[in-house]
Amino acid sequence: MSVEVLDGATIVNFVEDEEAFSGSIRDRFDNLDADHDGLLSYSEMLKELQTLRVFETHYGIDVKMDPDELSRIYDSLFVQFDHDSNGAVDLEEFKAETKQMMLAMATGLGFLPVQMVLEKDSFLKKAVERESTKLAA
Ligand SMILES: [Ca+2]
Ligand SMILES: [Ca+2]
Repeated sequence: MSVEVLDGATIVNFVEDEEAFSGSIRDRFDNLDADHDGLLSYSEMLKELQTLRVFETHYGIDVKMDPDELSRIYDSLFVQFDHDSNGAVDLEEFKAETKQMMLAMATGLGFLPVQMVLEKDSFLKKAVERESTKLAA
């Protein structure tokens, strides 16, 4: 994990870079798809849902949550990803929902840069990395 500074534009630029975004989505999807059937089951998705940390942190401070409450949140997140409600998340659903979540996050952040603690392989971290490579180039 590392502390990075990011703003809404960093996230939007990443999501709108079709090549970079699709590439990271596919990498992550393959990584999560433990049995390689091309679909993410609830247990495979759980790993991803846990890294979203959207509900656990508030400005980088971990908020303790009741495990029952947390599993209800994971359930509802899974349903949100599973657009056709067939009990599994395919690549398209994964991409569409991740994109929506990231855009919602970007809107929430706005244009004021904020410091965030990011997991090494998270999409947000990739967004920051993409931005800094671009600036360096
Ligand atoms: Ca699978
Ligand atoms: Ca589905």
